[in-house]
Amino acid sequence: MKKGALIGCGFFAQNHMHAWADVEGAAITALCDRDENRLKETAGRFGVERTYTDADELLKSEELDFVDIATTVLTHRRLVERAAGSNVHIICQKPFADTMADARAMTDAAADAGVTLMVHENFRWQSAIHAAKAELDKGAIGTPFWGRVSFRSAYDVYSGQPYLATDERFIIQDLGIHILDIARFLFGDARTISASTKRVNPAIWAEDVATMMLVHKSGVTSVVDCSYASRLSRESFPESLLEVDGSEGTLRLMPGYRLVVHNASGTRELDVSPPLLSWAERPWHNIQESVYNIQRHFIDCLNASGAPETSGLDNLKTLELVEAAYLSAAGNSRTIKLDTA
Ligand code: NAD
Ligand code: 89Y
Repeated sequence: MKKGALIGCGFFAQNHMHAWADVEGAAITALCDRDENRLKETAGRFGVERTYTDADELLKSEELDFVDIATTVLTHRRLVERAAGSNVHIICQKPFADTMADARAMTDAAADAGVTLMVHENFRWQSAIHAAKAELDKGAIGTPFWGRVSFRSAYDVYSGQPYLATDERFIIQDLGIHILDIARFLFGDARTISASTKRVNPAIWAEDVATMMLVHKSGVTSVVDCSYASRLSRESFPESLLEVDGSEGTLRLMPGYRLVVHNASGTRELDVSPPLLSWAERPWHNIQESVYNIQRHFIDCLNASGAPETSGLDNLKTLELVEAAYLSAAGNSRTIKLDTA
């Protein structure tokens, strides 16, 4: 049994706790939050007796295999460095870091300590995205040459996550990061990116619309577009939609989790709806299922001594896309060549 502690008992961490209860071979034995009320509420809800308001105290007092960090971005570097210094494996929520320098410092700290560091980059773990990837991998549409990964909504994310309305950066760093990661998952790493952003909602501080174009090393050109200002006749939050054109056909992941694959043999329409886990609530259930999937993957990796798919090192490439997208948007949508290209 791998023993873990959750640091940060806020809005999203409740999903982590529900998922941990379902992951075989892992148990959360201690909790930490500097807000005593949130700590107490979460401890009561999940029956965890050992609680701390200070992460240093937690790391000093508990015998742990891993920590699951679900605080917000500005606290990540200190917590990751402290956890690595205590020789425990680490999961860290996205966005992993606010700067590439912080991100590299964290991957270095984990490598020096010889601990596993995984970023909780869960969107690629949604079952609908995995089903689409399986079709591409088996060659259902031949060789992909063009793609679109799209997330457009007007869902009120601000009431559950008020910091999204006031942070200096919004949609690329918060949501686009996932959508860019899906583009990497499907089409591989990118050589260049260009972006344009806009703030439509006057009640928030930063951009709520972003349109990005990536040229991937695989030869695919993709469009990654995100909006929290799109009032659609059918609200599909939080579905990521896909369009992929290949040499032998096309693939579409449409609202309502309908996967349509068309090629010379005909058209297949598959229902790739995520399962509704016992603790999940619509419309969040596809994200909630992906939380379970990624946490299970982390424990599988610890048991097999393997690197997680979205390791800290892997996530540097997603973060690089985020940074380059902001740079491009601030520079009249100029094309940015990626360092790792
Ligand atoms: P939140 O503000 O509700 O919760 C964060 C909690 O961390 C708070 O209770 C706070 O008191 C605690 N905290 C902060 N610093 C701490 C420290 N140094 N020690 C102990 N506790 C500390 O935030 P949230 O909405 O739950 O978001 C948390 C993270 O989850 C964010 O990075 C967000 O982007 C991410 N998130 C991810 C997904 C996803 O699908 N992967 C979805 C939503 C949110
Ligand atoms: O914080 C975001 C995330 O990671 O997924 C959706 C979200 O909760 C709001 O954009």
